Amino acid sequence: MIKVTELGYLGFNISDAQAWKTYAQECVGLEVLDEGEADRFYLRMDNWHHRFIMHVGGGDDLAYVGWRVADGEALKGMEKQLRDAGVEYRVATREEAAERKVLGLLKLHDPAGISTEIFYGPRVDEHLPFHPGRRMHGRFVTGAHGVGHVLVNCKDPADSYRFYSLLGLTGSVEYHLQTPMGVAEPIFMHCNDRQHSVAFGIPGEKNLNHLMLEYAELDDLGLSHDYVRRTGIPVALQLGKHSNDRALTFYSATPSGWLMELGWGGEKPAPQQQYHVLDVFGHGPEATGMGLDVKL
Ligand code: MBD
Ligand code: FE
Repeated sequence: MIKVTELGYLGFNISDAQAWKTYAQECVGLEVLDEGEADRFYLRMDNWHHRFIMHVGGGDDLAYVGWRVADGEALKGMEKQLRDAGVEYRVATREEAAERKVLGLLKLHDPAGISTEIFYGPRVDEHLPFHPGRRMHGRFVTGAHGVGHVLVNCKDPADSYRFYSLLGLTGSVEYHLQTPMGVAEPIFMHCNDRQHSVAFGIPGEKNLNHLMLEYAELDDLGLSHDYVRRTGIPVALQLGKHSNDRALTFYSATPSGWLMELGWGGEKPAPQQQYHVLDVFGHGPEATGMGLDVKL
């Protein structure tokens, strides 16, 4: 079976380019790469040409998710896997691959309608070392761990589970959580040593509930947290430690309204499935109505 190896890149539709550039650099520490294209700019978190493509023009939601496979042979294998399972996909043109700055990709949709791309061969700019947008003590945890994780919308958890399993991710329900609408049973799935690269099962309107990025150094999480508090960015869940990946994180608003989960200290997936009903500590609720009114 062919398996995706990492959450490789993400595309976003945004309305306020300037707010995003300031936020990405000053709060998060991402590098802004503007190549003079009127409709987009890029955000970097390591030596890849980009990890995020920011499409300016509204929408303020996740536009597409890029999952990496090892090479061109793996992409052919993935095609066969999708075909045998009856999942619709399309092989992207050379122009479309060039637009993403990868050697090749497939385009398809997850069961909730989220645009999904499976690619190989990203452009890695070793000649252009990552230059953080603000002072950083360390770097982002990427490499074999990929970008981070996304909590995406889903219509039917069983359908989404089947789809992401077909891509080679594994996981299970890892929490039974109290929400105003009753108990939620979110599913967390991994494809490498990052405890999860995708999660779903918390109801919402947008494609994206939150994006999680991980710092290698605790002090960088502290700098982001100070910035959020100093500038009054709404915090949905205060600092706390998750039971599944043991990461210390907090959730605050991005200029697009969806949440950014910034964190440190994530651990590997557990070797066997288990579930939790509460986090280790913290994650107290603060600003409500941001899509994450859960009792962690
Ligand atoms: C996570 O990263 C998360 O977002 C939730 C809701 C629970 C556990 C880990
Ligand atoms: Fe998360």
